[in-house]
Amino acid sequence: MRTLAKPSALKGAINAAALTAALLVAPVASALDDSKVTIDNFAFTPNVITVKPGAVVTFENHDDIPHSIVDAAGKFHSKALDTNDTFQVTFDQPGEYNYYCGLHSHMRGKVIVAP
Ligand SMILES: [Cu+2]
Repeated sequence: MRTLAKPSALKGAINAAALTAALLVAPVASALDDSKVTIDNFAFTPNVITVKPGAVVTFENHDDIPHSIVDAAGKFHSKALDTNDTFQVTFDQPGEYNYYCGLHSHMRGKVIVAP
């Protein structure tokens, strides 16, 4: 392909690729950001996420009241997170981790760690 492309055609292809990349940066970045859980309106979003072993999951509270993250098996828990506070957990071991909000126990979510 490289030997067949005229310089002008090649330049056009590169520009098209650059334009495509620029247009895709924002949506792709958010779609691949599967290690972030936000708290909005008393709910964890996404409610269930799947990550690779070793992934760092960031929880971020977007509500204007405090929430916390408590592992149902007692392996981790955050302090009460104020608005825009974050809490990070590194998940090294494969498995399923059910968690809830320590202040509102009906708020529940799950992290699935799978290779
Ligand atoms: Cu809460």
